[in-house]
Amino acid sequence: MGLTLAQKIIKSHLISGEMQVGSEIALKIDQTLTQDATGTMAYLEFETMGLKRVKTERSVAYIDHNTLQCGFENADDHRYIQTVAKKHGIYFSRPGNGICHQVHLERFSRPGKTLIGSDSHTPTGGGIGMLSFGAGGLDVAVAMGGGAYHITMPKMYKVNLTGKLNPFVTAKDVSLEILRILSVKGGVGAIIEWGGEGVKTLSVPERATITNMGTELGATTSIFPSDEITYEFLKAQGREQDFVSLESDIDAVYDKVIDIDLSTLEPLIACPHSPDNVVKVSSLKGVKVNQVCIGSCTNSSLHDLLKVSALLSGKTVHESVSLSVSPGSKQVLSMLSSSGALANIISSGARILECACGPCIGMGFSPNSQGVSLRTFNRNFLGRSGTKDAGVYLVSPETAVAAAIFGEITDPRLLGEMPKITMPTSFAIDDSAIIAPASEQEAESLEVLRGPNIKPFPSTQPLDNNIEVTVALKVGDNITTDHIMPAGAKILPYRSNIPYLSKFCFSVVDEGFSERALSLKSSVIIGGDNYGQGSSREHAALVPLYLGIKAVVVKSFARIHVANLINAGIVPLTFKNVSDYDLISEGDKLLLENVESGMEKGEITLKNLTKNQTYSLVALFTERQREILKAGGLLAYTKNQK
Ligand code: MIC
Ligand code: SF4
Repeated sequence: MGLTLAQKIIKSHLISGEMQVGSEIALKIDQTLTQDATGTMAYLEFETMGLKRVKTERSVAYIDHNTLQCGFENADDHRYIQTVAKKHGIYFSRPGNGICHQVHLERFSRPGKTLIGSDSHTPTGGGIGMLSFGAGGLDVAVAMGGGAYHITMPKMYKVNLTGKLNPFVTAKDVSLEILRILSVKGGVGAIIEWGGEGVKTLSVPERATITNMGTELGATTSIFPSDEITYEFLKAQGREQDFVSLESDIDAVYDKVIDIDLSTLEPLIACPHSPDNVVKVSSLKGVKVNQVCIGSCTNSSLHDLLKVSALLSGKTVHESVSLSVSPGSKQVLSMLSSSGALANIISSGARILECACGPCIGMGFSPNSQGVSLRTFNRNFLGRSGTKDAGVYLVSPETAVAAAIFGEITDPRLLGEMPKITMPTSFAIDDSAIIAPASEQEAESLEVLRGPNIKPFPSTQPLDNNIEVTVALKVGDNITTDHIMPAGAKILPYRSNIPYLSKFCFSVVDEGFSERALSLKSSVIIGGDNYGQGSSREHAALVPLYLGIKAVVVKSFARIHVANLINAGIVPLTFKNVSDYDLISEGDKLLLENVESGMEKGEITLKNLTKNQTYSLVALFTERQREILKAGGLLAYTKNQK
């Protein structure tokens, strides 16, 4: 039996485990990336491991999220990351150099290699045939130290593309179409491979838009073959030596095959507040728009912004719309500028933001009250924009431009003829904003500079065998990490200050949660399906740990979040009978009985002391996960192992 493309890369990086769906495998990691909002914590964790140098082929620290400096906090964190990187063998991408995924794709990604990043959109690298995973900061720290990355061997899905996209229909519409088909849970436990003849019609940046948004499907990762189009991209980046050709075997077996004929797609739009809430743009014709944002790691490539420039040429942004454009990288911005394309964007009235995540993570540019914002981003979760009652829609750059010009949601095909975009055969290469690490010898005398905003990691304790807890919160399906630990300009600067951050835990759902959990001292969260979808932020586990959450009991979990809970020493459990979810109420006193032997058996008994009921919980863990939980989290486990 032949192998899929992902199985081939897994096989060549397998350290231990069987490549059988559902069993745990350990992978060798070639490259890591961090961004600043998760990086500070990841490097603090790396430092506690006491290693001098990273052991990966390439590790890069990006500054792209926390770039609004309204106080000392972010600037201090940038300085900490810059100094820790220089000392320990990590490349440092300076603020202004661009969004981690865009810059990594341009300058460091390599087909056939493995990458983990402390950001859920790390699968962007799949656009170039790299097996890339989003992970919690602690997992990235372990990988930097040469440790394996553990995942559950995923199922293999194939999306078979035929045909060719029509003008004004884009890679973003392909992402939205697959979200419409599969939903935000549809990729859980699977790697999505994109194949078929239609793949040849998509450039690397377009492929990267698609693998980027595979994260929104809950997929473990997504990947494209590495072919002549990949070669052209690498060559244009002056990196043709990094090319290897990669494809699945003809007789590879997939657990699911989905066919999409690109020529039948229409411009699509995801409505508030979920990326899978997808309809045709034409069906929302006439909805008034207040704000349009173009950028993010999904749609900020040179290809995207050249299209935006051509469509805006000679046009003026509608008087009721505020348009922002954030180029994905310094390379994109300087090429837009040198080609003259930036001038069209500026003269249309757009507001040019720096090359960073910006509005995508609520770092400025929040919409007005009850505003309608069309964004070329990948997430439109409630409150993420910074304005809770705003309606955020996800669209392609073409649909974004149409709304910016007409002031209302408009099918972009009404813009007339699509201008022909010619991509340069070579990109402007200037890595001066990427600072190389010091040599081992120089590093000895380098000091790591820490600001006063860095507070200690929450304390952990070995797991108790019987745990009495109170239900501090009961939530429904599809709770995102943006619900658990919101981001945005006011909160993000405190990512290395867990006590302060904790005040905002679940604040979009229940403002009293944080105080209540803290006073309960030992509590549990009850949730529905796909709990913890969205970002990789380990803060969505570390903050609950600080607040005394001992376990999270839900119908099902999202992949990265469940790993982060285990790493933090919080026990993640699922209902054996999902209907038991309905029987539990907030405030109930519960007892998790004989946790240790339960974890051995794969089943734990949960007694509801308030209602005098008993439920069965699934507690399926590998031996490694059990040991981590027993020790009180991955840091304690790693220390015990020394
Ligand atoms: C996001 O898009 O939600 C983020 C902000 O990039 C996160 C990381 C974080 O919370 O710092 C992600 O996707 O992992
Ligand atoms: Fe940044 Fe947005 Fe991409 Fe997250 S999704 S990495 S916040 S641009």
